[in-house]
Amino acid sequence: MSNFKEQLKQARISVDQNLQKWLPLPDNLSARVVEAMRYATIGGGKAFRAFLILTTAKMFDLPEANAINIATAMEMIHAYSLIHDDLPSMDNDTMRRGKPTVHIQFDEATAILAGDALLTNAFEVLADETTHPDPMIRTKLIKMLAYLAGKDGMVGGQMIDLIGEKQTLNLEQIEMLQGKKTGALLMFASTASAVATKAPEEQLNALKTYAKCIGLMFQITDDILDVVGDSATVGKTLGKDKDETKSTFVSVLGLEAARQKAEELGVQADDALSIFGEKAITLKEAAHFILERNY
Ligand code: GRG
Repeated sequence: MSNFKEQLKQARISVDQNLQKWLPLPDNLSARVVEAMRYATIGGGKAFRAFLILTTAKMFDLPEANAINIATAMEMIHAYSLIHDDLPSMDNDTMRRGKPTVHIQFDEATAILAGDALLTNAFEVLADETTHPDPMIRTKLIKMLAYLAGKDGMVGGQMIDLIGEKQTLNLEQIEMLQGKKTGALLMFASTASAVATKAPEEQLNALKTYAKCIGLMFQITDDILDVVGDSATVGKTLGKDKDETKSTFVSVLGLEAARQKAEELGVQADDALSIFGEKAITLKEAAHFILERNY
């Protein structure tokens, strides 16, 4: 297994251990919502965003004890977005990560509450003293994640995505929408460790360029998988973009040009990391993984 694949697997294991700590099953009447939160987070998905945080933590000497909480908060917000995205009022999906979506496994009201609580409790994790000894750093991380997950980031992108189901979007609009919907959380994941260690501006900017590239690449490969992927491997229903006449990179560019665009972005992501030399090798492997991914 490559270094990248091992580290991705390790990120999943480490975050799961920390989620067990932050989401213990209570012995009371609210246990059902915690069950749904655990169902949506523990052992589910690639933990790619957590991996980015833990990898950049090593690059910037952020202690793993701090980074793991940032990674856990990140995966909680990611899981919330997937639960809500799958709801009948949004994408109306029944399968995610190879198992029934949260509203199917539990019920719609519980799914909404589980998403709400994951969003809220993520900020509890970030605000905790164990996340960073400096309260100013914790506040900075909280503000950054709130901004990137909210109206100017992921939620704003999701709104434009829903509008895009009713009207055709051009390439520029699709890039803007995906930069927010998919790119914003990847921006946080790529830069949080650098922010937490007060990295020099030049290094932070390099990571921001890398994040912008991988955000778009991630979405392009998602659009490609929707057309050519294997639903058992991807773990969800595919072919939905076409059915819903959604404007996507593939619908606007076609498969080949979309692939080529992803490859060009991969080169740009690589270039952005050149100032880190050998230290950025795992991040480069991560960009390559996005290009090749089949799940
Ligand atoms: C409902 C507020 C709200 C936002 C939803 C992220 C999102 C916005 C919707 C998800 C739709 C989607 C499939 C986007 C494509 C990119 C993406 C985020 C894929 C899922 O991320 P992965 O592949 O998932 O990292 P795993 O399961 O591996 O964690």
